[in-house]
Amino acid sequence: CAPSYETFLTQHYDNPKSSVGKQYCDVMMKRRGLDKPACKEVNTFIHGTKNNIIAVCTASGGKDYGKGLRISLRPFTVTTCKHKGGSTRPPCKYSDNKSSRYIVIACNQDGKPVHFDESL
Ligand code: DGP
Ligand code: DGP
Repeated sequence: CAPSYETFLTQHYDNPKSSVGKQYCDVMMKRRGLDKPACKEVNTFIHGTKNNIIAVCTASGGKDYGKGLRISLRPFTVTTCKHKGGSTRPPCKYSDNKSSRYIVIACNQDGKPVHFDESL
């Protein structure tokens, strides 16, 4: 795929965290289309401003992490959704884990995030 900033936002940006009830991941993975054609195994939503996430692509908010990746200088509040197993076809069931973590992303030549790699 040719990863785009818009796709990154769809998959990984949710600020402020949406109030969708107890099953945040189940609702959000469906709402963002990550349940098709199969349940995406792992996906992280970042509860930070677009400006602060974009800044990770610059020296003010991030630094080089090798392999074309950048790591944030400050932690973000994130929710990581993990597919619970069983069927990989919708309806998808996820576990939720909300935490404060440094995000590792890839940026395009315009300085916009296009890929979420991991968080630590
Ligand atoms: P852990 O939470 O430490 O069990 O790691 C889960 C793995 O999934 C880790 O390698 C990072 C990766 N991961 C987490 N969120 C995303 C995501 O949104 N996209 C991708 N491609 N990988 C992710
Ligand atoms: P992800 O953030 O991993 O859930 O996927 C978003 C997009 O990034 C998707 O189009 C696939 C693409 N992608 C997967 N791995 C990489 C990578 O290592 N670098 C870049 N630039 N894009 C990747």
